[in-house]
Amino acid sequence: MPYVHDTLTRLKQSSPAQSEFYQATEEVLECLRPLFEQYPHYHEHGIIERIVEPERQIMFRVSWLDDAGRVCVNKGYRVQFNSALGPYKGGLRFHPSVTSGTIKFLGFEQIFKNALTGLPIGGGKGGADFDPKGKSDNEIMRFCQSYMTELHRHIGPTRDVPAGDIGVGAREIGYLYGQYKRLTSRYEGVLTGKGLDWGGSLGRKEATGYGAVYFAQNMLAARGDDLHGKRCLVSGAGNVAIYTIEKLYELGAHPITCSDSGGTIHDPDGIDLAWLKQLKEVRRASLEEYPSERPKARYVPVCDYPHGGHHIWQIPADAAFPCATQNELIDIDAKAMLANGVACVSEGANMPSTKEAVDLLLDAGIAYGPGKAANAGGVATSQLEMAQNSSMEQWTLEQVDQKLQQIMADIHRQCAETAAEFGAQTNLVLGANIAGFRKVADAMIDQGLT
Ligand code: NDP
Ligand code: 2IT
Repeated sequence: MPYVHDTLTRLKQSSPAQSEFYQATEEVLECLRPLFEQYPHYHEHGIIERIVEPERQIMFRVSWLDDAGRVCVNKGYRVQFNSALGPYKGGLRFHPSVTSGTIKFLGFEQIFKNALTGLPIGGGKGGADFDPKGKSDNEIMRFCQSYMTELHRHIGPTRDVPAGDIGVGAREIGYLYGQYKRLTSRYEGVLTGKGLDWGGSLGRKEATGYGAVYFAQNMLAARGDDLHGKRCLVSGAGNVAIYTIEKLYELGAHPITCSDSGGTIHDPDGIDLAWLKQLKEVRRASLEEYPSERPKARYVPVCDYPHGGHHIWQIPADAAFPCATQNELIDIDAKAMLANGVACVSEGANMPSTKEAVDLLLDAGIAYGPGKAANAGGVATSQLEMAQNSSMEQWTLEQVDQKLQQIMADIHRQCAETAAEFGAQTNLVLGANIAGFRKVADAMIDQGLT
């Protein structure tokens, strides 16, 4: 279809060197072909030329002093991608690999993910090429204060509401919130993922991981199966991975791996969750230190794996939850997983599988939940935090979790029904992209040319 092809070609010319952004846009636009064939008015309204272009991109210098008194400078970003459905909403990522292309890919995915939640939130994302590793608390605080000193003029509770992502957790949200308050004299729900004593929601910390497991439950239930007794591969060892592992245990599954940028732990007896929380949430240390008293556990450093791909996906299991980062699961990983019997993949991370890997998983017909559907529980619960802030209420954990379960079930239903509507049955990638896009596009048409 020339409309999709020409838009993608122009995008590569006008936004050079943003490979992750092209990957995300190509996946979505390719899935939309059957929609455009049936409904030509999206073309007439120029929706895809508009939707791939952020409404606003803010790039700024972040200068700060390290503990030795040296001047450090990083690049800060906030991409306000699409506000058709509500205020911009999406996390902040602090990682040395961050570029404007990374933030654009994440912001683009966020538009459709947020639409799938059914809640009034538009899509945005931000971050910096700052590396939190090895930094003291004071250095993190000074960086966050400097970052917010610029960001505060662009955000607000009905305008743009950032949250966490890689490298941004409760500690960073605290420093960012303190600086926002100091600059504006306003105590309001401008960030989510806040501490429970100062405006946070119960269940937000757990929501992305729990949501990814609820999504897997829904996919399996549609096939007459469940998670009980299933051996599960979980990658990552951060916020999303930890609470994926926690919920898997609660549902009687058996999470046997986790990983960080240094290597993989494989513990056939099940990952020691209490130890993992202490290591990553309190000590912020490496997985290398996995306890020696776990007799069957093995640590495999990343550099020791010679075959390309990632060691974690070569381990025999029944289900997989990629919860670390983009493109962490490539074609040879997908082949190994399928050969080893993995029949369910639910993505806690954003775009963790390459296009080639996604195609293999879809062709195999296994239960495959793409990130923009499976990890939407985090941002959905962020919106529940916004609702509690604006009504000055605090809901119980049970209330929040109940809503989260309902939202994940609704997202699964929408994706499955939309896939069926377009004759693609079990293809939840197509279902998620069309269902999310349609809501945003229809709102854009209603709101006129902007
Ligand atoms: P954290 O920073 O808490 O944890 C990230 C984990 O992934 C760490 O174990 C980290 O290892 C590993 N990791 C990160 N980058 C790389 C890399 N380039 N190579 C290898 N390992 C890497 O982040 P989150 O758990 O919050 O986020 C994980 C994923 O989930 C991301 O894709 C994020 O966008 C997505 N997500 C997060 C949501 C949230 O609510 N937090 C919501 C929806 C999606 P190390 O510490 O060694 O770097
Ligand atoms: O990718 C994501 O959805 C997030 N990092 C969470 C965003 C949010 O606003 O809670």
